[in-house]
Order: sequence, then structure tokens, then C-alpha cells
Amino acid sequence: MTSNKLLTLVLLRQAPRILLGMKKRGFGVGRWNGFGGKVEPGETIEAAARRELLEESCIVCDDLKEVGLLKFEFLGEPQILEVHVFTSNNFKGEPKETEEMRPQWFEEKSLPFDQMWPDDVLWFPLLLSGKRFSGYFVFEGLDKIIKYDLEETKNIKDSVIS
Ligand code: 6U4
Repeated sequence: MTSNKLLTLVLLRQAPRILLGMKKRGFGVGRWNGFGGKVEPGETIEAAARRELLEESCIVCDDLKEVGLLKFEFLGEPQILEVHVFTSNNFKGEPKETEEMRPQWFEEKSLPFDQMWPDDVLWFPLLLSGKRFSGYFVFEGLDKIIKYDLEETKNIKDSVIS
């Protein structure tokens, strides 16, 4: 039995646009994604989301709303990734390129799903329509989802997806 690896993911919105970053290194390199990373020991998940957003995009946001909980299993890997998804439309600063990410605003109607994680095309519609959601995805390698469950949830902590 291993514990889940806690990660954060922040999607900033300024209708009709959403801010993504091109991941320049590490896990998910070459894909457009929200901003985020690992929760440090002793840190709350929301504080980690704020810190990673600042480190990766130079944006300050004190008004994050947690909207999604996504779990990822990679066949052959014991650890489950537990990604806490936050959103906000209330933030300060202009996104700047950092060592980790190259930020770019995208129209919500034309997101680059073919250059994003394959699960994103499944749950982004829920995020964009203001829903809360929980999901569990099983990956074979980094490009193929072999099984998944995804549901809208009233309270993400009450999710039936374990
Ligand atoms: P460092 O600390 O730089 O070595 P790195 O290995 O680059 O870490 P990190 O910390 O940037 O990883 O965290 C990975 C990020 O990718 C988190 O924001 C969560 C996100 N992520 C992981 N799997 C994902 C998936 N299947 N779909 C998705 N985001 C995912 O949309």
C-alpha cells in the first residue's frame, strides 16, 4: 500500500479565454496544461496551488476555488497521482515565461487538446461549464487511457470514486 502523490493544477479564466502553459521540462513536458506541481510536506493543498502558480507563471491569486479531483494510475507504477484542480477569474499580474512554463491565453472554444494530456478533453467541458467533478483514469504509458470514470460532484470530497 503506497500513499497517493498529491499534486495541484490551476486553470485561470478571463472569459472567453483560459490560460495554459507549455510545460518545458519534467512530467508532461511538451504538453499545454494548467500550472501546478507537488504539495510540499506541511503545506495545505491550496497553498501549494498558489505557490506553484506564482513560481510557474508569476501570477498572484488569493481567490482559488477547488473544482476537481482527478486520480491517475499508470500501469506498473505503484503510486497514484492525486491532482487537485483549482480555478479562478480573480488574479493579479501578467503571466510571464519561467523555466518551467511558457504561458499563453487560449480561446475556450479552441483549446489545443491534441497537445494536452488525453484526459483533458474529457473533463475540461465540466470545468468550463462551472461544474465540480471527480475522475479516475488508468493510463498505459503516457498517451493512452485504457479505462476511466468521470462524474460531476456536488462536493468533491464526497466523491464515490475512491
Ligand atoms: P518537478 O518538481 O519540476 O521535478 P515535475 O515532474 O515537472 O516536477 P510537476 O511538479 O510539474 O512535475 O507536476 C506535474 C503537473 O502535471 C501537475 O500540475 C499535475 C499535472 N498533471 C499530471 N498528470 C496530469 C494529467 N493526466 N492531466 C492533467 N494534468 C496532469 O491535465
